[in-house]
Amino acid sequence: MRYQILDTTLREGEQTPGVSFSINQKIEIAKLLSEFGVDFIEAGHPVVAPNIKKAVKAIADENLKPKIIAHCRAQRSDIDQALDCGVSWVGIFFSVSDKSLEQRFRKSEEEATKLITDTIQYAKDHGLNVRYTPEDTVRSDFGTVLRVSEAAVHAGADRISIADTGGVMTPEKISDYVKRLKQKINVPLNIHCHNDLGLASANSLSALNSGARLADVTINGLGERCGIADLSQVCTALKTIYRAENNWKLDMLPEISDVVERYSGIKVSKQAPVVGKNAFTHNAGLHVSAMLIDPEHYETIPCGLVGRKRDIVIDKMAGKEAIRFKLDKLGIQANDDLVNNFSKELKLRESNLLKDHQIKRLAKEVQDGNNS
Ligand code: HCA
Ligand code: CU
Repeated sequence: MRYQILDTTLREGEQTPGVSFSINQKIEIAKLLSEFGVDFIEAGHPVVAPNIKKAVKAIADENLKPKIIAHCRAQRSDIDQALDCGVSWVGIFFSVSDKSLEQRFRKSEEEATKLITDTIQYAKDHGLNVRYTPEDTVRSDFGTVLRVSEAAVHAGADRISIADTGGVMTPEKISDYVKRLKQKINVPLNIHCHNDLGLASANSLSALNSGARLADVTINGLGERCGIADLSQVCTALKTIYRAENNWKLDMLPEISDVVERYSGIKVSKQAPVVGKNAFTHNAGLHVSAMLIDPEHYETIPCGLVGRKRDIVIDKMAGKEAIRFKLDKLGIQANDDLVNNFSKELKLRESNLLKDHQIKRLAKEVQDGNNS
């Protein structure tokens, strides 16, 4: 199975509180995403600010392999701005939940449908491909979503995107949702999952494997509030668990994550799957001794596949095999006495990790003690 990925780091990701990318940074990120192998790049919402529009245009001008999509409200003026940028796709969003129709837009379903279909037709008449998202899809009345989506497709929408805008879904619920909508809608479905309960990546995988064609992701899971599904998690899981046929350059993930960590100023957790500092680092004695026999005991994602190296750390959790392995790596001849005494010393210490120079120093102290 080949899955499609839309990266929206430059649109949704820039909505992370405090994050703002320069135009050059956006171009660099878009080029990395293109090389990695995503299918779509959502480059921004041109109407929001002049520099966002400039960046969307600059990215479209790069003629990268992924399709470039601009975010638009259901307004002709937004489509005009997207046309100025030279993108091939627009993503039009308009919530048709009862709450939004009543409280935000003060429109009936018929009025909203008219606005949405008019904007879609306008975009289509100007040669654009169109994705329509009933924002907050999954908390909206299903019948309304269905009627408006059918009207959108009739007006020319090429894709319908299901948005879990509030991050309220579970893998089971989103699977049912996709299956139900897919029975009625005859264009490919996209999925956009927020991470308010930490389920965004799991929900996206579930949706993809229940019939959605494409998932929205961001680098490092950036986005409004707790962000959305994470590029590294989704693509690595698709490859290793679901045997995706895509040719993503997964070994670029650490680089891509690092670039966005620096440009966004949002630190990646040490515990983050795939790209976190600790993701391939082993600590407890029993883990390390099993790892030295066969890494598969505790390394379920082959580290090389995602451009990482296996590591072990030394603190009071360390077993003798780990100590021997580490001393060896540091070029210190480790006989049994040295390993045993090093281990004894280590267990008396607080659990701070030892840096390489501290390991060398302790080995020397232990050796000197042995010899005196
Ligand atoms: C937003 C909300 C959105 C839109 C998704 C889409 C969501 O920030 O405008 O247009 O496909 O989560 O519903 O990101
Ligand atoms: Cu969103």
